[in-house]
Formats: sequence, C-alpha cells, structure tokens
Amino acid sequence: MTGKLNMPAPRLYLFTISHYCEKARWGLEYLGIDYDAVVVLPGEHIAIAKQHGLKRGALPYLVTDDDIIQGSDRILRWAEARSAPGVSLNCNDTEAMEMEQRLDHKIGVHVRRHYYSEALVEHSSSVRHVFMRGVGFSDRIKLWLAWSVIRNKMISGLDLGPEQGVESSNIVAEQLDWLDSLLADGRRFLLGGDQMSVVDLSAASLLAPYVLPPQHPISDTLSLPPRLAEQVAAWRSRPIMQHVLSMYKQFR
Ligand SMILES: N[C@@H](CCC(=O)N[C@@H](CS)C(=O)NCC(=O)O)C(=O)O
Repeated sequence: MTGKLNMPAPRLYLFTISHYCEKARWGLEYLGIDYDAVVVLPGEHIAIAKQHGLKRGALPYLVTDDDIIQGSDRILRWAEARSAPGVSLNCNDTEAMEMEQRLDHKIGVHVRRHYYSEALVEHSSSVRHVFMRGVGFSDRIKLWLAWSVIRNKMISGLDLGPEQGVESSNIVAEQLDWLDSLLADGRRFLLGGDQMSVVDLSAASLLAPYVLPPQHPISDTLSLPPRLAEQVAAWRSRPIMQHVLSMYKQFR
C-alpha cells in the first residue's frame, strides 16, 4: 500500500495474532485509508513503543506524519475523520461508542484470556507459530530463542490458567447472550440501521478467533486448542457467531 502525493502511508504497528490489531486493520481498510503494516515481536514491542515516545506498549498504534494514535478505537475514529464522503462506521455515535467500549473491555479481554489460557499454557508452539507470521528469518530465530521467557511473561501478565480460562469463558458467554438478544428482532446490524457500524466490526473482529472466518487474514495460521474448539463448536450456531461469519463474508 502506498501513500498519496508522495506522502508516506501511515504505519500500523501490530501483532499478527491480536484481534484488536485485526479490528484496526479491517477498520482502516473498510474506511479506505492506506497504511503500511509493521509486524512487531512480543518482547520487543515495549522498546519500540518507547522509541515512539509511548508510555504503554499496547498494540495497535498508528504512526502518521504528525501524530501517533494508540488503541483500535482511536485509530478507527481517526480513520473515519479522513474517509471519503458516505463511507462511515458510525464511530462517533454515542450508543455505538458505548457498545464498542463494552466489546473492547469485556469480549476483547476475555476472548484473549479464554484462548491463551489453554493455547499458551498447553500448546504454546501453536501461538508462537502465529506470532512468527509476517516477520523475517532473523526475527523468527529471536522469537524462538526468547519464547519461554515471553510465554511466562504473558502467562503472568494476562493471568492465565485453567480456572481463569473458565472464568473468562463464562464472561464471554454472558456477552454472547447480550449480542444474541440484540439480533433477536431480526435486525441486520447490531446497532440497527442498514449499514455495518463500528459495533459489528468490533464484535466480528474480536470474536473471529472462535470461528476463524476464511476471509480473516490469519485463518490459515491460527488454530484453536482442542477443548476450546469443542466448546466453540457448540457456540457456532448462535446468532452472533453467524453474524460474525456474515460480516466477514460481506465486508472483509
Ligand atoms: N483496548 C486496546 C487493547 C490493546 C491491547 O490490549 N493490545 C495487546 C495485544 S492484544 C497488547 O499489545 N499487549 C501488550 C502490552 O500491552 O504491552 C485496543 O483496542 O487497542
């Protein structure tokens, strides 16, 4: 992707595995904003963020000519302000913003903890495999060598384990009930109306790891660990999961 009028395109710093990063990528692309993706290694991400003057290492962030925008929600609002007339995700609608925050803080956090509590604790090479996607040979070696330290830091930093996995799974299930209830009146989109909004895009990207839509950029690389796969198979027919698949099919 290239910038316009010889201006470099903004750079989106991301982890390949992160569903928040997928949300930002999809949002930028849907809103027609050019960007260059910079895949960052876990462990190195804090130092890279510091080099950019950021206090926190959290990805995604977007580096533009004159600003750094950190957080998928802020990136989407930045992009919406620059999108072509008529192209919108309703990012500034008050109800949409409240629902997006709920999705980011409940679904986003607990889908991640649910997945990692089994995948990183019991099948950590499958997680490393995803982090390796999109990085060069020497970075792969670095990741390989540092993996046990990174894994342990993630396990303590994200508070992972069997009980925590069950706790997060229950929290996600409550949120799925809420999302199913929104769709119960037959609406096409979570916010109502006749266009995809930031609410659909957030719900879809943050829940996508459970159903791995074929249009998802890492659907061929990410695999669910066995118990999670079995649990999620029972969720697949839920209206919200069908909605996730449908949003990906139509808009990704
Ligand atoms: N609410 C934030 C969450 C971002 C977030 O938690 N990013 C994780 C990856 S999934 C991260 O970079 N963690 C590493 C860190 O915070 O140092 C967003 O929407 O961007």
